[in-house]
Amino acid sequence: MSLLTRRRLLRRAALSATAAGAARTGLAGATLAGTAAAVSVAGCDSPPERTTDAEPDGGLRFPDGFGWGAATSAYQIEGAAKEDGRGESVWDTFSHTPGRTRNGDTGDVAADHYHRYAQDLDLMRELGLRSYRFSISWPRIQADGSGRPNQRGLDFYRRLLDGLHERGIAPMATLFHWDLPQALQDDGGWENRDTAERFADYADAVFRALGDRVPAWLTINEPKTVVQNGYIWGHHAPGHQDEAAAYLVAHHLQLAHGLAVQALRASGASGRIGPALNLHPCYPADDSAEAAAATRLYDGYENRLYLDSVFTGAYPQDVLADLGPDSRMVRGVRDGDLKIISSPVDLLAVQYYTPIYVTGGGGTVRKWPTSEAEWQQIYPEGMYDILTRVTRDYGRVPITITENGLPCPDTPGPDGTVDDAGRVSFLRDHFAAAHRAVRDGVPLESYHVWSLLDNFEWAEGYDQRWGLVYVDYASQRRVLKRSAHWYREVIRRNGL
Ligand code: IFM
Repeated sequence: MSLLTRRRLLRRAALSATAAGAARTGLAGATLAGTAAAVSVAGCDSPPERTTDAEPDGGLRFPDGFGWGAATSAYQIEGAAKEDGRGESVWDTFSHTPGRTRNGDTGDVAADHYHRYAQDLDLMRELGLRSYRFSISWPRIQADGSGRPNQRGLDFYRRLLDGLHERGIAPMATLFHWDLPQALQDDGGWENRDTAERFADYADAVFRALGDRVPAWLTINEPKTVVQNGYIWGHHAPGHQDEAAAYLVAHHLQLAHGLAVQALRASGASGRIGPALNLHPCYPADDSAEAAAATRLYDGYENRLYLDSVFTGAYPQDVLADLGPDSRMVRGVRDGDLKIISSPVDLLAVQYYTPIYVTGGGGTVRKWPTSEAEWQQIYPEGMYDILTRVTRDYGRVPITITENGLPCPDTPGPDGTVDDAGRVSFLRDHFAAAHRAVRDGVPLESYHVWSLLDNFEWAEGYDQRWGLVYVDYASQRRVLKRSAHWYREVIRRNGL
């Protein structure tokens, strides 16, 4: 691995560790001396200035039938970790390992959605959602990651799908949102090429059982997060710090994506399918030629590695050169793999949270206010930039935004209401940026706020609250936050 890559990754690891440390000592969101060019502190109760073209009279209308939605994932909300034949996933193992998650939190109970799904469906209807993006838990369908599907697991998702259809809400199902069956991890996990084949078998079983109820499928959620958080920095499951393995994992995740696309076509199910990618627009931190060059490569690792392979059938040359011919990834790519990975898709799911500013040395700085999530900079223009860029560079594939949101320190007031003014401001500005992208020709079909409910935020446990709906974990009572009431109006008016 090249010096630049190594410095880049180490730098990011250091930044991440420093910020996590600050967050743990109660300084989340505060300026981290030495890491930022021009950082300010953004509490959720002090919304950043509006930077978009939203008109004061609220005149922004989205295309008719626009798919306003919200998103969740299985391990983050379902709970019922040991029920109805569910097996263990890497996140069960990871969260039960002392020191891995904040407060030792686990997804054992989470928002108890497995038992309360009917109530949650009613909340979605109350909000007026037109689309709901959720994920299917692989270890509920195949406890050990292979073999005959578990009927009780499939039945749960059929009940959920029926409930969505009854309420006129379009389902969008993700096949993999990080909960790899632990048994497959024991066999090498995503470092093992066979895991991609196992994933295709699992996907095939799901398509055959539920394909009649799901109009849109997403394959792998945020492969980049698995690569970076799970295999480089190690603060996500499986908790490895192995740069050489990380990009082999990236290739196998991409391969799994392509095999699942092929499995859908072979199953005869009629749904559409595409990847779910967290894309980070990358900008040079200054005007130097060095920053421009470093930004280009950074963009390769953040975005083009995943986009080019799916949409052009090739990994970006600069990234391959940077990894080197002897890297495990480059040696792991076999003839025909890119053809599988670039099997035609029907849609692209974009998850946008933050821009990245890259220095000439390959490090990063912050230029915009952060949220409680130290890695996030609040920059709605980045939404416009990334949407227009993918349309410009990869053609007019239909786009759905499957995640966008922020964590706020939401607590109910004396009257029981939750006033998350910062989330309203954040969403308004990002909706406006998306609207501008639509106006400028981006074929954006739908927008899913992350998240419907407060939930298990991985290594951050239950400390960060990302939901439109507040969850009191002690009683599992749900409370619509101010942002949920506001979003209901947006949906009703189909705009701002
Ligand atoms: O909670 C996560 C989600 O699982 C994947 N995308 C980012 C969200 C916020 O960190």
